Amino acid sequence: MKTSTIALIAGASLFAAVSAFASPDKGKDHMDMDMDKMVESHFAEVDADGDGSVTEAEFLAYKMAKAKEKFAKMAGDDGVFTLEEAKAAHAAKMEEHKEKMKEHKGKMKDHGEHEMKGHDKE
Ligand SMILES: [Ca+2]
Repeated sequence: MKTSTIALIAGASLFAAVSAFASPDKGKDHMDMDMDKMVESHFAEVDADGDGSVTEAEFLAYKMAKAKEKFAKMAGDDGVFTLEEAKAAHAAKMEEHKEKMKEHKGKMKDHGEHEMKGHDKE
C-alpha cells in the first residue's frame, strides 16, 4: 500500500509538471476529469506485472528505465552528455510539453493512452 501510494504521488506530480505548462484557465475541467485516467495509466505502466500494486523493485525498475531512456536521448551517439546537450534536451522537453498540451486537448475525448507513451519513441 505504501509503495503504491508513492507511485500515485509520482503520477500526480508528473501530471502537475505537465500541467504547469498549460495555461491555468484553459481546459481546466478536462484536466480534472483526465487526472484519474492519467494516474491510472501511469500506475499500470509502473506496475510491471500488473498485480495492482507497485513494489519498490517495480518502481525503481520503472525509474531506471526512464532514466536510461533520458540519458540515451541526451547523450546521443557518443555515450556522454555535455552541459550543452543537457540544456538542449531541457529546451526540447519544454517544447515537447507545449506541443503535447495542444495535441492533448484535441484528443481528450477518445484517448485511453497515457501521453507518456509518446516518450518511448526515439
Ligand atoms: Ca506489481
